[in-house]
Amino acid sequence: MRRAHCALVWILAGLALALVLSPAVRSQTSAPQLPASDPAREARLAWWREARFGLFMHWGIYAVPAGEWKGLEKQRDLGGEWIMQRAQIPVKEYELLAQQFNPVKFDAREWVRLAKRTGMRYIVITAKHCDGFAMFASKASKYNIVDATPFARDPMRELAEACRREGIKLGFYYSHSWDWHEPDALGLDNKWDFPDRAKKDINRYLRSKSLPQVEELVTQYRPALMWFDVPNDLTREHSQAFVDIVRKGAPDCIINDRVGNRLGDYDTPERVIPRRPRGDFEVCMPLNEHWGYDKNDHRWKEPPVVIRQLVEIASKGGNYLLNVGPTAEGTFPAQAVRVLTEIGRWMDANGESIHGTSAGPLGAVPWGCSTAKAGTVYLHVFQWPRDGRLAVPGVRANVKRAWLLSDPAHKKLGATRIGNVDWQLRLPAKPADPIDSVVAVELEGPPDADPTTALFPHPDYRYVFGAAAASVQGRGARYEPVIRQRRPYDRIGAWTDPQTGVAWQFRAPVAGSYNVELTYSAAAESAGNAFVLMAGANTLEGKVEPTGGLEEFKTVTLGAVTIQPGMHELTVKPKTIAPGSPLMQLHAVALAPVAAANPR
Ligand code: FHN
Repeated sequence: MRRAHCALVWILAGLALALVLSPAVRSQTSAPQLPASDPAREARLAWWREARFGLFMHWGIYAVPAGEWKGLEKQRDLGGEWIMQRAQIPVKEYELLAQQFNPVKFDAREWVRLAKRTGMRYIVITAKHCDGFAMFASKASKYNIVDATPFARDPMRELAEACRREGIKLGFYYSHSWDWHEPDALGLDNKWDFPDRAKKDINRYLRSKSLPQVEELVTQYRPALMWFDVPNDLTREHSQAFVDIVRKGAPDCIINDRVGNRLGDYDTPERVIPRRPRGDFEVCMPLNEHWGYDKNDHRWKEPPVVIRQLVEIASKGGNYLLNVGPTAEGTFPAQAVRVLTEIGRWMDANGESIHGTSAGPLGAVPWGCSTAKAGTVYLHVFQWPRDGRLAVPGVRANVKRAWLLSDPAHKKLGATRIGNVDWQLRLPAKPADPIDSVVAVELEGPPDADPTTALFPHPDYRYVFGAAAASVQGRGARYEPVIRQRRPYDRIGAWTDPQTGVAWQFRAPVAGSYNVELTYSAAAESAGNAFVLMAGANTLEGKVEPTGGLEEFKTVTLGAVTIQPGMHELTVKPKTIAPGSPLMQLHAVALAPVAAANPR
């Protein structure tokens, strides 16, 4: 991590800002933000918490090459908006793209209406990405869409007007530290035009471009949200200077955590959904694999994936900022329009279970997840129970009534207790929606829920105990998360110590019989290793057979177990491990119902 060791004080025209360069530290974008006790922050975030769903757009002159550059894309991914850096395009050459950028099909109202039809309540668009090109009218730099392109219009102003008309909030993305067009910018800087980093003066860059442009954005367009990015090499004083400018120009404007140095209003986990609720957070995710338009990226997430991501994020109290990269013509790729339109259909019928909700009261349930709003819990049922009986765990409050959200008649569903903290609802034979059927449950008072008594396993469901939820008991194994493309399965790995096991705690509300399924991978060196699995009062043993490689996972059935009602532990422990080999890579253990028969 780079540290700048110089002290410098200067005065910015109209603003007395003392920027003293102290050792720069990488901002903790994953650390929790301001304490929730700040009333001004609570007021700022009210609309954002209600929104839950927004459209992210990465749009710039990088849409002209659209991921291709002199054949380099055949050697490596040039990354849409990253193309200048990954292809090391000289500033003078990259600037020529501005002369080709003429998005004549751009229609701000069409974009905003599409976002609204999709159930999105705000948009965040790149006002300036790391390539340094401003997509708005800027006096601070002529390198902008109005002065440097044949388009010569200000799309940010047009979007601001369209958002005002359609009642959608407008936010700007702004990379306030990285800028590959400028000789003084630091962070991941332009080393191919400006190789001598010692000559770079970050304060000169901030003073001449970054700070004035942020001031232009907040005063010219009054955004509801400033979405800063990559704050590397900014000191706390630098970050504070940006906060001060935004608070001065637009006092109600929300600022995300990437302003740097823990000064933001909320967290922005990227491409991953946090394992559990963590205050105010917003997951940003591209609809395909790239943020900026890449003509060869056809890996679009389908509606079921996006809807379930949206629901899972909302069930943890977070927002989903879903990204589309518009083309150089000013249009959305057709596939993106298709997927957004489909999502909008689901939101038309079920948006009430997303907008204005908070994290659901239920713990990890096998059939889906829950959101909540003022006396109503929304059960998002991804996996419909075979016999129409939906087990609802860990809710002590009484159920007043329950109905399918998509049923305009709100026909009452049967609700009975199956334990002192569990309910069972009687659902129609067929799910209301193949992706996520929402059951609304009105309770008598607060849920009085205990998420730790989450329901699993249950005779109606195959319950998966995943590696991420395991507790590793010992020092000779570790949890290894997914790494995009390279490692598609998370797992318990580096499992070399015969004394180290893994365990899951679980509660069974009713008795049931299950087949135990193990999903693992093993290289040849692990052949013959042995382990013992215990679930409740049952013990099963297993031998490791090679699966063809560390990333080749397969599922095997170890045998059947009967689980009695109550709290239990499921453990997997080594019995024999060949010296130097890992026991296996364990992705998950599942309890799959042997029969639907259920003693209730
Ligand atoms: O490098 C950028 C990237 O281009 C994109 O803007 C994402 C969006 O969150 N932010 C940075 C990577 O974290």
